[in-house]
Amino acid sequence: MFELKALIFDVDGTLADTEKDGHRVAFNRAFEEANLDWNWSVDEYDELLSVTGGKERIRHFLTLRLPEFLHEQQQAGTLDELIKKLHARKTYFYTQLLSEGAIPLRPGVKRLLDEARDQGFRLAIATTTTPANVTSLLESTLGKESIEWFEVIAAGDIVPKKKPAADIYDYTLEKMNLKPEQCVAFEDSSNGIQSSLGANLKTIITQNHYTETHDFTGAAVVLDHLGEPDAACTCIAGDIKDASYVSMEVVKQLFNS
Ligand code: XBP
Ligand code: MG
Repeated sequence: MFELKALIFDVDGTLADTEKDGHRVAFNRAFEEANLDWNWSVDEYDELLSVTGGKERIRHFLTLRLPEFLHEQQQAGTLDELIKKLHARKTYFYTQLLSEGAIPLRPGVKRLLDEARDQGFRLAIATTTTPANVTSLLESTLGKESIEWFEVIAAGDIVPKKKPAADIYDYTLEKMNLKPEQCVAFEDSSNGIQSSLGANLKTIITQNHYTETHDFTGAAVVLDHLGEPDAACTCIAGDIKDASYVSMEVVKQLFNS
């Protein structure tokens, strides 16, 4: 019988609702600055989110919407450089937005992190986003010192295959020297849960606007958010007994079930 030792968190959509008003806006600013008339609407971004990773998402957009432009850039040997430059500017605009306090944490996130730390649980992050984006989010919402709360921050291009591949979780577990049976993952999307389940991790889902239609088969529980003592969460699949929010007690119950 394994004991719960650590919580591993996804970032975008799980710690905070960063996609619609953060990443999407930053991509559009980078396109505008480069005099490209590309503008990703809320609905179009929904489709583009099927591909994780910002650079990969730009390439996916070009494949779907501008195949001729993509072909020309490929022929000229300039495609990779263009995507790299756009993405670097996108990261700049995104971290700027976060430093202005544009994106708060989702309900219950800070409370659960505090509770986990108080009880001596180990914490880590496993995300496909760029490392600078993670530190910016943590700094702007929890303060500079919160970066130290996470023993491992596994992010971006650190592994060759991004989610839905299990690589980022496998990497995190290896760095922490833990087995999947000793951890719980927190995710918000179908790519995320495929990755965490691929690493054999019990997974708690908090869905959001972009992921409420996703398939979460295999999740320990699917919730609208983690909840707060004065703001109950709703269970979409599975249950948290008579609790109205996710405390460490609930996490342990789900871990043992
Ligand atoms: C979310 C992603 C990321 C962000 C953009 O991953 O797919 O690609 O949308 O970030 P997760 P970058 O939910 O695993 O955190 O542009 O830095 O890739
Ligand atoms: Mg996510």
